[in-house]
Amino acid sequence: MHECEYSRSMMCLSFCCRFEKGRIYTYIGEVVVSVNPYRAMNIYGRDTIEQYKGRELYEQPPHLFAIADAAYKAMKRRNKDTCIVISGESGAGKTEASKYIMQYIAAITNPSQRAEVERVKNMLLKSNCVLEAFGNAKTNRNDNSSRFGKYMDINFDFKGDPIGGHINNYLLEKVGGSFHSFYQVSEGLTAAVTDAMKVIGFTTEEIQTVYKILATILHLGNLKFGSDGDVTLIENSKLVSILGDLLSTKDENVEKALLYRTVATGRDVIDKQHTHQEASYGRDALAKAIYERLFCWIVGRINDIIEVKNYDVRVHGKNTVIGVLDIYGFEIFQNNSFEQFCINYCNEKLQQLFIQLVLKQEQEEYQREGIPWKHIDYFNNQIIVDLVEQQHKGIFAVLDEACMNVGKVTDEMLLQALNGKLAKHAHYTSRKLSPTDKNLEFDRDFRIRHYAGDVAYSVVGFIDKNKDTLFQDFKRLLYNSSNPVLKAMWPEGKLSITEVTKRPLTAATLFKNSMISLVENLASKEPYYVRCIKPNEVKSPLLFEHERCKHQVEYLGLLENVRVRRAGFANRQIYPRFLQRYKMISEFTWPNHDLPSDKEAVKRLLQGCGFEHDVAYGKTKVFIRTPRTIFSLEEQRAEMVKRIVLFLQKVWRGTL
Ligand code: AD9
Ligand code: MG
Repeated sequence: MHECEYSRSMMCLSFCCRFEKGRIYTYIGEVVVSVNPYRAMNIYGRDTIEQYKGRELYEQPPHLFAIADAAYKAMKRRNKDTCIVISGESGAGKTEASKYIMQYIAAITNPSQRAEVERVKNMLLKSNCVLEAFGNAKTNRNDNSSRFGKYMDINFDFKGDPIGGHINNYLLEKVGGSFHSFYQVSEGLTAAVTDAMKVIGFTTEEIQTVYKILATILHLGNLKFGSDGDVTLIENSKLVSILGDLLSTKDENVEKALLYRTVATGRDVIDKQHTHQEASYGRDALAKAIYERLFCWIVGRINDIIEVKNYDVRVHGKNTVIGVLDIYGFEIFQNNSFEQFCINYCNEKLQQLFIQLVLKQEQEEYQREGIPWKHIDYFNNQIIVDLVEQQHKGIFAVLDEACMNVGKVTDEMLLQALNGKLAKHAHYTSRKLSPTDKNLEFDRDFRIRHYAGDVAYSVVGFIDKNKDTLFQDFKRLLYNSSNPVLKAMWPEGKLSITEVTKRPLTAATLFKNSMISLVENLASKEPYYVRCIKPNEVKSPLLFEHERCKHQVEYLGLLENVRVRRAGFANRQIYPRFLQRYKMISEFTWPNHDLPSDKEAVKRLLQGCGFEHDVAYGKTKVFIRTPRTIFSLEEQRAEMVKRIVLFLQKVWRGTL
């Protein structure tokens, strides 16, 4: 077996042993690996929170709370913006992890119970519930699958208490998304979500509009078109008046927008009848677009309400941030389309960031501290990131070019163009380029060799999805609604057909830009990582599938991660802090030392304990290679504390 394969196998075995004992968290340096337990664990309660609050990473068994605490401490003590990046495939436990992190932060802050801070905390937690209702859906991989990417900033004041937040949402995958909100509306509005919306500050009118929009989408799903000769008709025309009511507009406007589009031919403006196919396409595009717009509007409203207001840096000191990223994991479905392509590109970007930051940070620290550093080999996925996003040559660029074309460009023509541009790329292939490849079943597929594995994408629908166009007639219809909330969601409906000249940015370009700025934002913060592993496909608390896990270990880069950490050091602490904690275990340092510096004292202490071989001394910090050394120091310390307590008790009782 290849050496890496073997090491990954061993790593999985250790995750498996821990999983079976209910130890779902493991550290690799400061990265926490989490295996989805698929059962309720009694490890998130008040006592556990108290156990982790303010402690150092290695003092307690591995836990999500320890990472949350580390990010919080770095933010509070060092005034640093930090972020927690949670990754892993669908159903691996990212969203649950992000919620526990938020709950932990809410629990450890605001000791003085300031009312305003409590209000903000409540809103941040409630906003999760609303976003899940509208952005999560049951899929065959996860009953509560997030169909959008979420990055949430929590802002803190100089005391370290939350004072507000901001949410960025990324690409809502609408295809096949039977969002929870639809079940809630058809079951007659569950109190949960409506209450949460009220608490956050949505008005009654806004909440009503939200439900009207959901009802509109459900009715659009039932709308059928027929034909009378060349003329396209609506078969169930009763629905038109229901839609008119829901959208607060005249029935005839609804009918017209569904059956005609206004086109400008030179100076003339004419109404052109849709074919049956165009009408169906328009209806589906409308349903998707209003849902997406609704979702973005909800995020925008939440942001209006939770964002920091009236914060004066001169009065209150620096406002620091912890960002939490819970984004869709790498996806390989039976049939992969534009959405999976975007999602997997996003994962490539985050992987690239992980590689850079984990290495960069280590390197910089060793350099700063004067510790020699040996380069570790790892697969750099920049080549795949470039394959997708490079200007002029990348897949997005070729796709955009095809969409710009005035003539009719088909998905097949797009595939030809991709084949032409990328024939020689090591990570790209297609049936045309590799006709004997058995894993490429269809002519319409192209395949990318991703960091996480090979994925064949069907090019069908790429052009339409990238253009993401909604007939201007629909936009006008919604803008002209007499419902002000709905009207406000569609400002571009104001433009008449002759004014609509600027081509909107394509879905790919928008997504690419949002990913680039997300990565820039994360890179500017001190990152903490949670890598989630899904132990099986059947949501079982008992089953640990070795091969599945090995694959995840591979694409999450966990082995490389361990190697970097191994070549480096698991733990590092500034000298005075180290001494403060462990000085009691050495006669040279307890109760005080008379050595020229703390650094010298730490050296004496570690020599005395026989750990000299496992440490390096930097300018300001001691570096400890293996966690075992830390555990041993902790044990010795605990033993000493026990002895000191016994001694003091005897002194106190006068029995010494
Ligand atoms: V997706 O990319 O959004 O489809 P996630 O977010 O990675 O996916 P999620 O957090 O939704 O997965 O977890 C899936 C399910 O696993 C949850 O609904 C829980 O039933 C289960 N889960 C995950 N983490 C835990 C946990 N720490 N304790 C108990 C868990 N159950
Ligand atoms: Mg999720």
